[in-house]
Amino acid sequence: MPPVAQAAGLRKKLPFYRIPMRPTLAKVHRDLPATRFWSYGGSVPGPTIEARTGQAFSVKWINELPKKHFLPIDPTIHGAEEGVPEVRAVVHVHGAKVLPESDGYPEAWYLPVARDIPSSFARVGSFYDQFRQEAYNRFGVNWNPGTAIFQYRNDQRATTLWFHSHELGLTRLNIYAGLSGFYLLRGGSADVPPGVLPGPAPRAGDPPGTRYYEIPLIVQDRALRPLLEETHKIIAYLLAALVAVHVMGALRHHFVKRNTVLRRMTVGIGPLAREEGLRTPSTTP
Ligand SMILES: [Cu+2]
Repeated sequence: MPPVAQAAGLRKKLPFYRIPMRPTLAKVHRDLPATRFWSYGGSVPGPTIEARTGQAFSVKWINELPKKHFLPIDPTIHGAEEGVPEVRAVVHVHGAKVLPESDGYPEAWYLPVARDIPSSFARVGSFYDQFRQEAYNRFGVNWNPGTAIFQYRNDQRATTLWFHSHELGLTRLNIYAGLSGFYLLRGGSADVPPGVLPGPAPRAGDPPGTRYYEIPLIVQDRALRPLLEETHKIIAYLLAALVAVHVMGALRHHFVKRNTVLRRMTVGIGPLAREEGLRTPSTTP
């Protein structure tokens, strides 16, 4: 269960989050060794951001990724040509209503802070400086090198959103590497009325064994490399599909068949290919 993002404090009277992007190891299945990922705050998926309609906050997205990518970069893709740095990062909240400086434009990427970046490398994308200035003019915030501070006003309907890596030419690779997470916007007239969902949704610091009534579930397929080297690619895909089926089956067994607790399952799908279909069992209340 991904943790819920916790505000680091208040800044200009608004909650303020700090979320670093950094490498991590995470287990995707009990019977598999830990897998290398790039993560938000060490968690894959990233920590769930819980927002409430009408309540603004800001997030400082910090690029702490290493110098080299651990996945192969395709230099034929626009924006990822030879000579462009590999660890560009910028974060976009998919579907969020924000002003341009906080939208995570694909060209507004920035490198991590490092002394040994070749002088021929750009350290930021072509839109970074403009948005950095706009953020300062609008909100009085300073983006330090290797960071961007985005403002989320949350003046929109309750809905399920997600945040993800958004660099020109690298988006798919960085999401594949692990850089995505839920952004759940709750409250207001578009949300279910109080009491319809019995709660709780997952919270950071929940004691082990907490019985949940809402589970955020991201479905993404992954081909795991050692398997690829030893066997045929198709087996890796089959395994990924089996893991997904296993997770869905376990959830169904624990919650639906027992007719007990699961009332809402929030599903985001980030597939490698677009062919997959997803059918959910209808749940009994
Ligand atoms: Cu998106």
